[in-house]
Amino acid sequence: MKETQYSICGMCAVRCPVTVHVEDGKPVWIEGNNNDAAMGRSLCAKGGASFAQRLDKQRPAAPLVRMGQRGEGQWREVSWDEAYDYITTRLKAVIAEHGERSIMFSDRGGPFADLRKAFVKALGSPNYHNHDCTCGRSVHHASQSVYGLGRKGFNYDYENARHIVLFGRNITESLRVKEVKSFLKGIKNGAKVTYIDPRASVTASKATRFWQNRPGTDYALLLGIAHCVVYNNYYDEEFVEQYVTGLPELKTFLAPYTPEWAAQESGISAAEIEAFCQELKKDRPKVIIHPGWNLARYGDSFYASRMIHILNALMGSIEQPGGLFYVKGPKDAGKTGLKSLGALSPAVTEDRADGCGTRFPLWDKGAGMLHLTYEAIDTDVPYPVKAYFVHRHNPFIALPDTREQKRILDKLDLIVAVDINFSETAWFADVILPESTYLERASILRTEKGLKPGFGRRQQCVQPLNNTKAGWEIYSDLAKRMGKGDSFPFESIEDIWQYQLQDTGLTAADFDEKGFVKLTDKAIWYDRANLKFGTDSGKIEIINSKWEAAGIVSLAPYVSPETPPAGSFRLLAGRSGYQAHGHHHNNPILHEFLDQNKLWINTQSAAELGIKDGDQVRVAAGDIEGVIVAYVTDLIHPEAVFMLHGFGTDVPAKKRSFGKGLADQIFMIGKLKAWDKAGGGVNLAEAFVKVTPV
Ligand SMILES: Nc1nc2c(c(=O)[nH]1)N[C@H]1C(S)=C(S)[C@@H](COP(=O)(O)OP(=O)(O)OC[C@H]3O[C@@H](n4cnc5c(=O)[nH]c(N)nc54)[C@H](O)[C@@H]3O)O[C@H]1N2
Ligand SMILES: Nc1nc2c(c(=O)[nH]1)N[C@H]1C(S)=C(S)[C@@H](COP(=O)(O)OP(=O)(O)OC[C@H]3O[C@@H](n4cnc5c(=O)[nH]c(N)nc54)[C@H](O)[C@@H]3O)O[C@H]1N2
Ligand code: SF4
Ligand SMILES: [Mo]
Repeated sequence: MKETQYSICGMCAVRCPVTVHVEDGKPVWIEGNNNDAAMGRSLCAKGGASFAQRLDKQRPAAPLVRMGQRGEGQWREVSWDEAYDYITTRLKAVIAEHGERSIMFSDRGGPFADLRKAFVKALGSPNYHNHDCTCGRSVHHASQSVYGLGRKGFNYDYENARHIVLFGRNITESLRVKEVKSFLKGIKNGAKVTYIDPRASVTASKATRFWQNRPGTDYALLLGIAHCVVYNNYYDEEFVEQYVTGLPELKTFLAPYTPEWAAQESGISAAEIEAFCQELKKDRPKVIIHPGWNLARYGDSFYASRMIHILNALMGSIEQPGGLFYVKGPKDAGKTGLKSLGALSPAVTEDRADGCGTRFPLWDKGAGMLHLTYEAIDTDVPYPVKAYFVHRHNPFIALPDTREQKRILDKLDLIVAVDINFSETAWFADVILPESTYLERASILRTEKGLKPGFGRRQQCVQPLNNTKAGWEIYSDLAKRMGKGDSFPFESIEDIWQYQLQDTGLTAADFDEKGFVKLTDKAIWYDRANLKFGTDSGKIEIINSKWEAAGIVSLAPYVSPETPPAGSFRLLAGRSGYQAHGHHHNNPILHEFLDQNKLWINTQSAAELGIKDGDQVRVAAGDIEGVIVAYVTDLIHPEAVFMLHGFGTDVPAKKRSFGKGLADQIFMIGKLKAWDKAGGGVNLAEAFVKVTPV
């Protein structure tokens, strides 16, 4: 029998809508969900390897309980009942001794996270975290401090832009299918692209202008650009007059930061900066300056990203075709949203262990700051944290300094990993609960925000091959066993969908035709004559007094990044189109495409060290070292070396990828404590390594 199923790809956190063709219970073809015009039939390489992920035999195939020491890799296969008993017995003991707040959860966020948040809330703990302290947290807080709206509150109309400016946003490799398509259409439609990166990525090859700046100097470059724009009146005076406060203060602040000054810091000449600003003047308001992701990995990311948001406002490119637009939700379409599963549990009033909302009053409590909860585990301050659920998240790869993380996490009484793979963190856990792969499970409904808001559904396409369960089932089961059945009164995914849809006037059957439901046919744009921003004043605030009162100044002086000592380099990392972080290196197909990373090193720097292209080189930081193949090239700045992230696994069960390539995070010694004091994000690009020939 032939069936067509609509699902939502789970091969990376982008979660594109997909169509899956199934014959006699077997998945035979997968492509983008063509009902969604922006998606078409397109899929990326990772999405194309979905079936291989399911078939991979080097994954946990049943619940596992640890034998021996943590991380030793000795497992006992158990039934789900036994695994649940193991967990709930220990969880109850932790609660009896330290209270509900001593439970923590970390998660790869995203549109299905409502389920996991509801689980943590049902247990009575405030300590839910997502991954974002290592991703866009500083950019998120920067956006909030300028517009009163988080980083995901905006999207970008690349297709109609005249100029797209990307500060290290490697949009063609670190990709989202719809976004990269829109970007390529923008280029086809004549958009200029200015790409700024110490490394020439694939996106650089699409750019009209590529600036290879000194790593960590984007804030200087942005100050020089802002100076040029403000002092030459290149900005949109009408928009600024109506919506932006604080321009006089900005002008005074920018006085010393001339393009000539910026050139010395960044290595980009004043003449080039000026030519670029003149183009911006002509191209605005159809200008997109992406607020960055990799910008969120330096000590001054918050300020660099703030300056980008300020520049977008100066361009008048907010809520503007060809510029940035607000993503609209059900309310904007005059509709009611999905009911949150968390509404079934009482509010949790305890303070968070990481200080979000208390010690750090303006940082979002929603995502938390995992690295600061690690401090609580280590020190018992503000209170002991003793049990850890880690779901679709791999902190041993995602956070710096794996060795230090192991020391800290070993203080926990219970670690439960819910994963589909033997992640490095799962390997260290006490229990692994194997989730069914995304094709083998349904998920809760998601809200899809955008110009045309709607809801989307992931259907179960095929039966699980192994003794695995869907996340909704795992957390419902566990909640019931913890005496929290009232918070999870569901027996099936259909029960959950019905609960979520109760106020929307829709039923699950409405998703059958396309896999999603749109709440409007027409794109929703706000009236540009009457915009209202989420700040206290309702304006775009260059000086935000609320953040200033919390000790976070709005305009911070520039501090030059430290120069690495001779023979050492700033360690940069990033992604390829074939991998998502650390989790596809063992995928039977994706492993064939790319089985190890190399160390990009500048031609001149390599010559000085006697290193030739293809040589084995030693990378070291403190007492940690490893060997990797050198890629000698002019495409990387002389102060930095670069490697693709996520390689070099130390989990022997992943036989294809075990020991291949090098892991970058292990070299970030002590960097768990290095984070942006204004934005909160972890500084993943502030470690140095020594490179020597082997
Ligand atoms: N050094 C360094 N560190 C980084 C980065 C870097 O470039 N360099 N990048 C940072 C960024 S931007 C981010 S977002 C984070 C990402 O960090 P993570 O969120 O940890 O990364 P992922 O690899 O997306 O996913 C984590 C886990 O999800 C599991 N998984 C995959 N599919 C499923 C599923 O269907 N169900 C379940 N239960 N589990 C599943 C994978 O096996 C993997 O173990 O890393 C950050 N850390
Ligand atoms: N294929 C694939 N796509 C993905 C992901 C994935 O894992 N795989 N992950 C998704 C996630 S979670 C995220 S957050 C995004 C990340 O999206 P990006 O932030 O665009 O991706 P990265 O590859 O981490 O980094 C991009 C570039 O930043 C550069 N960079 C380093 N230092 C500096 C600097 O000082 N200044 C500037 N201007 N550039 C610098 C690096 O050289 C690198 O080329 O990608 C998403 N898309
Ligand atoms: S970007 Fe690729 S891997 Fe990620 S969800 Fe989309 S198709 Fe899947
Ligand atoms: Mo990310």
